[in-house]
Amino acid sequence: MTDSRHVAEIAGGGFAGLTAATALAQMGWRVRVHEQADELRAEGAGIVLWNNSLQVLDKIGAKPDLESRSMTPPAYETRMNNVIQSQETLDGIRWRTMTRPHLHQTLLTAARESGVEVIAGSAVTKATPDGTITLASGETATADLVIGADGVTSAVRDSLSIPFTRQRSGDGISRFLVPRRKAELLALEPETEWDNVIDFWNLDPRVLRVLYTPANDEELYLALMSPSADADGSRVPIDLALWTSIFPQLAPVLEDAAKIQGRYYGYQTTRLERWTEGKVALIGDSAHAMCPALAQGAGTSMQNAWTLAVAATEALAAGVDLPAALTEWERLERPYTDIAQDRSQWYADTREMAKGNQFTGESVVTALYNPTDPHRHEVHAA
Ligand code: 3HM
Repeated sequence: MTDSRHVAEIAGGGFAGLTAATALAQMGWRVRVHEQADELRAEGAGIVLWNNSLQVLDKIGAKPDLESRSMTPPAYETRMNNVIQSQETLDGIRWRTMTRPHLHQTLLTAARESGVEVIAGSAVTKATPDGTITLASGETATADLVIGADGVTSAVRDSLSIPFTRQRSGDGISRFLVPRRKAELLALEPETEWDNVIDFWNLDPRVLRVLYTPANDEELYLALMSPSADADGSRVPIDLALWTSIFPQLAPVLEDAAKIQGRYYGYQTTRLERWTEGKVALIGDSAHAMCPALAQGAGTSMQNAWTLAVAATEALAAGVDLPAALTEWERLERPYTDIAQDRSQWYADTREMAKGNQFTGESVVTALYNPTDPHRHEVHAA
């Protein structure tokens, strides 16, 4: 028996690669995902997802799994020197917090249940526009569609020599998953709603910020921001005395964070001249790594994974040339990612988020986007 399915080879088993793989498999493709790491797991701590990616998770059937261990906090609170600037309830904006391992496990389960072959310890070292990939083992394979979802250091992107720029900013964060310790926090600050996301800013006399994000009933995601020029502020494991001196009400959870090695990441934005080359498309951090201010790195990755799967499937069904269809996909979809990248870089450069009341205008365009609505571009085209 011959297998008449279209073939997709995907580099990268992260959020972008697994979402694209699952969507394509469910649309009838034969899909392989190559993950260079020996183990399939997520790096990092917590994450916030918005409507744009939650719509995609609905479509691939991952919602029940995802919701089993995630939450929507009652409000997104912003404080300056511990004075509340805003408590945004985000009415009408769908959002959920969770841990990165949970999101990754959810996507991995969806991929496998959809028939995707996920291969750990397999690095794609090269792709060519005709749809050929080369693996670290020396093996080659050809596909109807190749996807480079292999992260900010993408070998697929670099093997195609796609030009890009990288804009760095002076700030960065380290991230930790720790126990909630709600009772202890309440004892220190009884008036606080500790289920909220709370963005604790301090700009003066020193720039230090703790983004406090409950991820579920048991786990808390802490993101600690400081300028990279501040050696003590950006040190990992964290300088517990420094952080608790500025944020004494967070002492119980900072103590847990201090026990973790952690890693400090400098903020940066990577912009590519183009996301596609022939039968190869790039999604996720390989194509559009961004600053985390809007929490849209993974969200845009999953959104682009879905729309790419739909565009490629429709093109092949209609007998349309795939490279042309991929170019058109980028033209239609890229503006929603560009706006998130630009806005996140602007927040990183200006620290305007410290003022609160941030969920309006351009800052929510991508969050509100529904990449699964087939009519989403008609308004703009008309
Ligand atoms: C969720 C989230 N939001 C904002 C930042 C930031 O501005 O560093 C990081 C995050 O993980």
